[in-house]
Amino acid sequence: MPRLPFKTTLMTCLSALALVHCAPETETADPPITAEKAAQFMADAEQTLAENSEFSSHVSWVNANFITYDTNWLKARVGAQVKAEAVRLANATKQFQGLDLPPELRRKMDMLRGRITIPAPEKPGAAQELSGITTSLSTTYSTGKGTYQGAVTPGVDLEELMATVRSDAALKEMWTSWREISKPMKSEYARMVEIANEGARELGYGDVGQMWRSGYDMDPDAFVAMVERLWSDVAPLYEELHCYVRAELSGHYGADVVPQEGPIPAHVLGNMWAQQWGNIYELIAPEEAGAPFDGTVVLQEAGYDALKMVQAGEAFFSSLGFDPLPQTFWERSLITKPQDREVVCHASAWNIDDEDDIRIKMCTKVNADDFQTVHHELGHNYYQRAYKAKDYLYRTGANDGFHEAIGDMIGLSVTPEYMVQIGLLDAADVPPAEADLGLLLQSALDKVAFLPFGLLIDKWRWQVFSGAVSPDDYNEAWWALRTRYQGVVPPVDRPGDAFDPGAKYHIPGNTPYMRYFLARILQFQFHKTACDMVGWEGPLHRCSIYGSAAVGEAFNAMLELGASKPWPDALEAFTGTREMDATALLEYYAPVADFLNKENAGRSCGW
Ligand code: X8Z
Ligand code: ZN
Repeated sequence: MPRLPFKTTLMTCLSALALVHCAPETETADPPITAEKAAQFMADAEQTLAENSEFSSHVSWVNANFITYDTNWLKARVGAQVKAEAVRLANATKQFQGLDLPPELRRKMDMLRGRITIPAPEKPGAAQELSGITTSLSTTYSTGKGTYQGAVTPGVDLEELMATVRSDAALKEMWTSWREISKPMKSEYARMVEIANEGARELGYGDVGQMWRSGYDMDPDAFVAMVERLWSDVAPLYEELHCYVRAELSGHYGADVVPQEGPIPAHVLGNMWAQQWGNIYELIAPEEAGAPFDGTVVLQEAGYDALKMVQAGEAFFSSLGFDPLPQTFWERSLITKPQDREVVCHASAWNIDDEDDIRIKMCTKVNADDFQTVHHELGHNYYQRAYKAKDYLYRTGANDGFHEAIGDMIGLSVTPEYMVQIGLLDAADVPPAEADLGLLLQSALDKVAFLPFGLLIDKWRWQVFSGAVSPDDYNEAWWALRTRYQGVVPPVDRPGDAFDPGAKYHIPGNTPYMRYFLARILQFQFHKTACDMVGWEGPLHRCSIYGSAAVGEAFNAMLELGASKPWPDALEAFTGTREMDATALLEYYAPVADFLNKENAGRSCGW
């Protein structure tokens, strides 16, 4: 008797529930599950995901560029469809568990199962509810406003003001008013956690946090251990920086605003989230460091606008031998904030069709922070283009930390000497060697101060997803981590209904954050390797790889791998090592560490 086709056999059992119990109609009804079938399943799945991704990217792009009731509706609807399909395919990988598959196919199965950031369970309606919530959370964030001197002010403007305003009262007002936007998010967020955890468990993970930690080609517990090792290597440097900054800020603001001991209030660090502190350099600059080098002034005096900033970023990549950005990049990107509509201002880089339709979306301001961000975003785009020929599941970073580190690594080469090379700065204005300490300290305020912030965001989410922290304790747990790792506290008592995590883009946006911690470590490994390649012998922070085709070629060899190999292979291809480690970062900042140790002698550090 001929074998019945699989589908016909299944059709005889009417409900999914009955399916489990009903006997096959014929002895041969269950077709054998073979490695060939698994390979075909994977090829089909990749094709489906690629098509869905292109479709939903266009819809998401329109939504992020024109936030309205209707584009939210479309985004939620398409998001639900695409999520439901991704979940169906992810769950379908279970039929191949236990089958002896070629290692590459097994790895792809794991990727297919584990790559949904916020998974839904398969039960009807779950993907719709989840997609409705995530769309609503994002919109609440992106259309949120705070106040400055009583005037209603969009988030992107508050961000800029937090960098330059020095009045304790005005900073407190902006800081506090911005955190009003997230109060209404809390119940939706809690519901999202509930549904997504159900989805993760259906897929075989303990919870969403464990699912996220499983995306690193290693055991999730080993990943946690690696992160802890990296943090313990850099924490002493952070503590010294904290100690010095606290003392200087206390001198500036007075001990009633910034006490000489204990944590620092979070509103005086030059950033809405106290995540990077470079903007307060002038308040803490040591006298012997000379006049501060102000990248914002350099850009503004050279007459740069947002477009010119992006063109300069492109020119850097071109100097390494990368092809110019396609014409469509310039036609389709959003580079400045439109005045007539709501958009998602938080910077992002997109590849709409997984081929050449790359774009950025940024409400760019002409300042040094955004010049770095331009390079950061372009790094995403060049990476996306480098791996476009790979299979769908491999069209992503070796791990997500790599993706965040590419543009940052280029940004480390935006030195004063480089600025002279591109005509942005006069040679006479290059800070002399005596100014090295100042330059480096300024850089440490951004890069080193970020480390505990980069670490704690997902420590909080891991606790939330695991249930260790329940909705009633969301805010307390958030501040416990902010205090423990960063040594910062809220400048005012937080009300019982506050949901301060929601006032940071990546929480309502559901972007995993450990990637940025990893990127802060990796970018220095990349930079050191590249500087060795060009034969650089001076201090690492003065090294620029601008114009090195040799570095470009070696770098591209890593980029074009995408995720086709486990990340240690990709790391080894460029740096020769298989470990992420903080040695290069510590070497880069060694002179700052010496300075801080001397300055802090006699101070009681810590909090
Ligand atoms: O979100 C970003 C990028 C987009 S991937 C602008 N970053 C983190 C943040 O802003 O919090 C870059 C540095 C950290
Ligand atoms: Zn990024």
